[in-house]
Amino acid sequence: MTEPWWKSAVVYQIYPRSFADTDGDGVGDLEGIRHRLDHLAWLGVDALWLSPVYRSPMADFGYDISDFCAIDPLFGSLDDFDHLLADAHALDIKLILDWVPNHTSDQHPWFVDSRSARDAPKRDWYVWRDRLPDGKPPNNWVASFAPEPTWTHDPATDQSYLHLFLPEQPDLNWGNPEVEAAMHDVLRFWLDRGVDGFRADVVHCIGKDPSLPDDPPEVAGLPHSVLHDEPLTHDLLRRIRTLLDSYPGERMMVGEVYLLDIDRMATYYGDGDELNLSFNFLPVHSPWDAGIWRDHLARTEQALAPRGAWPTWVLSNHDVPRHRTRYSGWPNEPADAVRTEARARAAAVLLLTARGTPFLYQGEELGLLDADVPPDRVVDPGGRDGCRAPIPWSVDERHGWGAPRDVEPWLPFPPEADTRNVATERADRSSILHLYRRLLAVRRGSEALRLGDEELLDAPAPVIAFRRTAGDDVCTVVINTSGETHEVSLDGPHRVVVRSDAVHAEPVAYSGVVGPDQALVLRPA
Ligand code: TEU
Repeated sequence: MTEPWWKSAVVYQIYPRSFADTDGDGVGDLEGIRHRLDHLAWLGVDALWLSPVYRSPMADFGYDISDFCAIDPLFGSLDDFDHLLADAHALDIKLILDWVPNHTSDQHPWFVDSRSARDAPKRDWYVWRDRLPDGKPPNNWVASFAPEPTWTHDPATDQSYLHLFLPEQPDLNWGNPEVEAAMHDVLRFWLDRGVDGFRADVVHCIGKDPSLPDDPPEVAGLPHSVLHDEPLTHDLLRRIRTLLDSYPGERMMVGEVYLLDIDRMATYYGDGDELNLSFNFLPVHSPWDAGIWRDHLARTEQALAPRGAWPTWVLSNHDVPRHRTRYSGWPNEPADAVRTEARARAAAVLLLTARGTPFLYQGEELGLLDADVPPDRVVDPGGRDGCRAPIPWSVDERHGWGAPRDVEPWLPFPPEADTRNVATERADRSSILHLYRRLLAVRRGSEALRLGDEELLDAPAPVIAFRRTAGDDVCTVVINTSGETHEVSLDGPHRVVVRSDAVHAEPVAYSGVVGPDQALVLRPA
């Protein structure tokens, strides 16, 4: 049986504002992505996920959408989108879009109608409630980004509307069948254009018990979006899955299920009839520590395997500091540039060899750190600008941005952009970029790494060791998260096919030791 493409794919997340700019306004665009497809094909990724490119007032940089079926002029046009999709497919690269089902922009015509009158046709498309008799919000939920209530009172109709995120992002009422139908139409619009699937933003939040019960007091300070876990969502997901499966070509959905509990997260795969994939965010909030990671590997298998659910792995995205930044001087040491580089390389080995679908975030393959964003350039209400810095493409001062209009990019470049840029790293075979490319090539050539079983091996405490097996194809991965050398003995002689800290040469014999902060991919000799 052949497995669906999204099980063996490596997905590359593009944050379009910061990827590549062709019109010189300092903000990336669809044509910029299209012009760089050759680079992504050279790197060897299988699929792209685009963060939102729809029409948006940009209060949350595109996650506040005023038209789900239009491209924001900042990014280009629908024609540009079709052109990008066609060119990606011609290179055998899949394209998935961000679908934001939980909320719209407050400028969306649906919400403009909804807020206009209590008896407006779309009043019930959003979640409106009376304030409590004492004037307090309808419940105790806390919004993301600022520790404020998830409710904004609208004097025009003397009711409050629900927003788990910004007041500019009112929550849709999926309890209304018209909303469900309209959001299915959005999926169809893009599926008909040929997209291969969706990353569904905070999809665990869409089903809501109409009584909107208070969060328990012991967690009441946390954003409600990381607590919401409502049985109604599963019915909605099954119907979404039916829609996706009605299209040919294995269209898929990966859900952003932001629950920091793997067993609860796992329920969003259903019995193979809900999400195809779900992000697992626990590792994103963990230090680079072998014991903790062995636990993540084991717990992920325990939670997902009984359901036949396929894991995902992610280290960085547009919402959190980059892992290279997180791993510098964390947990308890001062920042050390040499160890940070070594850890970022070892982490790449883990991300691309653990059992599951890996998601890379643009720029991690360049080893980028977060940008230092001075206070007068902070733009994100959630404080996430650092990881959203523009990708440096070339050595020159503008690093490939700004031409022909010479507008400065919307955010400052990351540190060391003179050397950490695509041109310099492509020319240097010892760069982290070449390590990612090598790992992607080895993975592509190995059924064991793409789809095989995973077995944790005994190893010294600071070492993660596991074996991936598919029939005769066997790969062993050994990752040292400490600054000391460790012996790791394996059954029989092995050869090194990837070494995190060296240029790839002809395979050499495995000596039985793994160096400080080093990671190795091995095959039986
Ligand atoms: O993020 C949802 C989310 O819950 C977190 O990533 C968020 O940073 C956290 O709740 C802060 O408390 C998704 C998108 O990835 C993010 O960019 C959007 O801002 C958000 O949804 C709203 O659409």
